[in-house]
Amino acid sequence: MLRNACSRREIARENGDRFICHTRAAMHMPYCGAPKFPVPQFTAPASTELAPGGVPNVAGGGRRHDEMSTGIGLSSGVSFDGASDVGLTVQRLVEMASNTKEKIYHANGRFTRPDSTFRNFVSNQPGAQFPAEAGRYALYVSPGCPWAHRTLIVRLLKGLESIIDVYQVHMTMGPEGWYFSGEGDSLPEDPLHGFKTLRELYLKADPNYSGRYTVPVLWDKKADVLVNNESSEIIRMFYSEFDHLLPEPLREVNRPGDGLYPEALRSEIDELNDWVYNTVNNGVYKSGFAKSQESYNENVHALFQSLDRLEAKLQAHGKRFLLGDHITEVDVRLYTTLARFDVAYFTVFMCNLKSIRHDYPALHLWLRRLYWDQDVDGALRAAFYRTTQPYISQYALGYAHSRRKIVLGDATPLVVPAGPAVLMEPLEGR
Ligand SMILES: N[C@@H](CCC(=O)N[C@@H](CS)C(=O)NCC(=O)O)C(=O)O
Repeated sequence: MLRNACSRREIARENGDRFICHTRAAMHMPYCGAPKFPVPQFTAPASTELAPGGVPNVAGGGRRHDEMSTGIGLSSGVSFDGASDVGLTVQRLVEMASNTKEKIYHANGRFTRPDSTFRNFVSNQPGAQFPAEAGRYALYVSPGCPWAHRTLIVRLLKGLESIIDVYQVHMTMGPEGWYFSGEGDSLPEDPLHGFKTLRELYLKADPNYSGRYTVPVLWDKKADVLVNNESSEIIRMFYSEFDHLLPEPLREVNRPGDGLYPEALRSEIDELNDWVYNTVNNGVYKSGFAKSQESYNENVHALFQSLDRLEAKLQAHGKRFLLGDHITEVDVRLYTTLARFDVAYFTVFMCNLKSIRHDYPALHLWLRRLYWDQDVDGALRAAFYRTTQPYISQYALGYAHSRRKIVLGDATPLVVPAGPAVLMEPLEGR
């Protein structure tokens, strides 16, 4: 029915599990094409991350403001305080803008990642402010971003394709950050508001917002508000809050191993998340966006020590997943970094003491098993392959862009590394 209403020309792009129709999307009607992969039928949080135990940081009404924010600046997109002062020169404006950018991204040459600001939770509990309803929420993502990639993987792993919409921005950031271009898989504009940039969406959510305009964003279409922009929390909402809308086999209680964040493994998962986030997931950024040799040295060595530790862990138990025979969230969270490692972090971010493919046999096997699983009816629902393969050739481009924007400056020519020739090694033959 929906499909008939949408002509092929309206369909922006066939992308694995979904078709997005711009006309329909503008009418808040999320899907208008036959899914290529089967979708389930309805039966009717150290750092910026989650606190151990998964307790959401919702003190003070669930919102925290970015402590790094300044309230001014070109890059933050908020109007200048005092810009109308007669004596304010252009030079001063430029200084203010670059100071703001410096504060937003670096402190003493070290890359910093401020806490995410919007921290509300979707819940299946009666009376919830953000109830778990089909078709109510949309994820704004760039598929090149590893944090957004986590949410895309879990959305497919859980079979939430027809329950949560995805709105994709351009693969690389522009002068004002993420934007809609209509190129590749990007929508031409925000389907809900007609915005061209993610900045506008954040300012709609909070006109005083002065932090970074990051992806992923989980947006409530019904209330027209930003629910959450912290990937580690969005994925946890996806694990079980929508389970009542899913067929039995996709519910966490029925998943082998008790789900992605099983009770029995929670302390182990929280402990692992902490050091993997700090030294690996964010460690690659702290190396690649370092503005001093000292900061780079500190972080790059810590990164490889952690990779050695993860390699030893996999070798010791010889199991398929990091914590044994079943997939958990630590696999999802490590995967998005390792899928980018040889193709982008090794080259663009100078994380080059070793490569995954040549120096870490157990991690390399673990990575290829996740990536190459293309069985949409299997336990992994081809979630890793479907969210990586279409974009892996563009990861280096994305990071070359962001390193230029954040570290080198926009005047620096953009040069994208050519290699490696093979983006992901085959599963067999190594
Ligand atoms: N803690 C956030 C981090 C998200 C994040 O930093 N995303 C990057 C892209 S990989 C971003 O949107 N950056 C925009 C900017 O820095 O201007 C999360 O995990 O969701």
